[in-house]
Amino acid sequence: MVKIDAALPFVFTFDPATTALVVIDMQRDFIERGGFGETLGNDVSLLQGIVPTASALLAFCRGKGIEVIHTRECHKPDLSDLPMSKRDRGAPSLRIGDPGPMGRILVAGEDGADIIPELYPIAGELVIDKPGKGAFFATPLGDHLRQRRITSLIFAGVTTEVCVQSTMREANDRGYDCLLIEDATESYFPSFKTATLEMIRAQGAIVGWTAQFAQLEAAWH
Ligand code: C5J
Repeated sequence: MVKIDAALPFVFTFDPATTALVVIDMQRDFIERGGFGETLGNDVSLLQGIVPTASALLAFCRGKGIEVIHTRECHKPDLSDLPMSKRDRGAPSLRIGDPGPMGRILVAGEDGADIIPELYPIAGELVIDKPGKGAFFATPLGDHLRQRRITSLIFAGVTTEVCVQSTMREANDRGYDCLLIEDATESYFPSFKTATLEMIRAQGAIVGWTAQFAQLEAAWH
């Protein structure tokens, strides 16, 4: 068992044999210039700041031999899994499905919907395409984790308060112990990240735990 004494709000214990790393939506559309995130008016350099730590976490977990799962928020090319309420919300310069600088925005198979090169999946790692913010909705993730007898999940990715938090909440409701790596997740809004970390650990880890990557690394020899 691995024990992270420095985790918040209290010690986080997990068995590597039944633990998976879930890397949420580290996609070019959210992180690179010209993608969907930027068309919504966001400063993508904030998200770019976590790439070195997220990539070190990924390499570390691969080295430990634990299951690694990546998610991508994207839609089928015919947009049959895109609710109009999601497509039409707000006034972005480009909508999901529109042609953008990296292909059609958030459409599976397009360059922008793919994972950034620094965190690219390797053979054997599951990649889940999800139409929603949470990774359990309309995907095979739940069945996959059950078949692998996974009980604990380590999370990284973007954005902290949207797809990461939604997925952690879904996982928590399904009985998984969830740890979010603080310096491997980011938001376009720093105050939202801070608030989300607090919400997760409030009331005795109501959603889960948080720790820094160095604290995970120090605890797991
Ligand atoms: C958003 C995400 N923020 N991956 N997606 O729309 O968090």
